[in-house]
Amino acid sequence: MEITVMKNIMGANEEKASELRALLKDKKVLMVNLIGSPGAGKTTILENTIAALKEKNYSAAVIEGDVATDRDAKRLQRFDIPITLINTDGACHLEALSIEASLAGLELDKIDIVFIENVGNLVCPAEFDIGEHAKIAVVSVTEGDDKPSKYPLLFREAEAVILNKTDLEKYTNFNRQSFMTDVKNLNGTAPLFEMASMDKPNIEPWLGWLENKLKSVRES
Ligand SMILES: Nc1nc2c(ncn2[C@@H]2O[C@H](COP(=O)(O)OP(=O)(O)OP(=O)(O)O)[C@@H](O)[C@H]2O)c(=O)[nH]1
Ligand SMILES: [Mg+2]
Ligand SMILES: [Zn+2]
Repeated sequence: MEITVMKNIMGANEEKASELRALLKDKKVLMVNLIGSPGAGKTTILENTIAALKEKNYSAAVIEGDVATDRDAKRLQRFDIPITLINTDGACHLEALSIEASLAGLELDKIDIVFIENVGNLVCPAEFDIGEHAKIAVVSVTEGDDKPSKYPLLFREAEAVILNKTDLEKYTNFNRQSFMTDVKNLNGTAPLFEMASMDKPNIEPWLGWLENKLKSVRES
């Protein structure tokens, strides 16, 4: 009985996600979904990314998913871009229905890329299609090199992986070889972008990937 209910919920979510992707295709807007543990650096990466995209004259918007508070949304306010905050009130992931409501509040004709910062969580956000074109796995060296093998779904689903906080690697026992091998075994195609987001963001390869992805959405 319970299993049937769960299937229906997932089915409704997937249907809604497909509708959202059709809307985005029509509007020629790229939407990416950043997923990672609390504190991995998702908001910091967004700050760097949005600043760099502004310089290239792209217009971005952000949908901020947080269990509570508007702290991350406030951090992004200085960029003067549209920001929608979803406080999930305890829920540990975002679903397509709340993304639909957020997109409805955006002037999509004026936007190139919508970034979603999912709720800090390595597990269930990976299970939900929320209409995005790509899930991005964000992981930092301080979390340990074993995270891909312990939380495989996100790394299988991800179209790109960001390894953040590489500036702190020397203070940890992070085994880069083991991390790389595990990621490759789970996902042979996702590129890996290394960042030290506080001082050397190394944002260009990631920006290049976003630009290519936007191009493919525009041409689809
Ligand atoms: N040393 C170092 N610190 C970083 C780096 N990236 C982020 N931080 C710090 O790590 C902390 C968490 O970063 P956030 O960007 O808030 O992380 P988040 O993933 O958005 O966290 P939640 O929204 O709570 O899930 C902050 O104090 C950042 O300043 C990095 O590359 N190196
Ligand atoms: Mg954040
Ligand atoms: Zn959840």
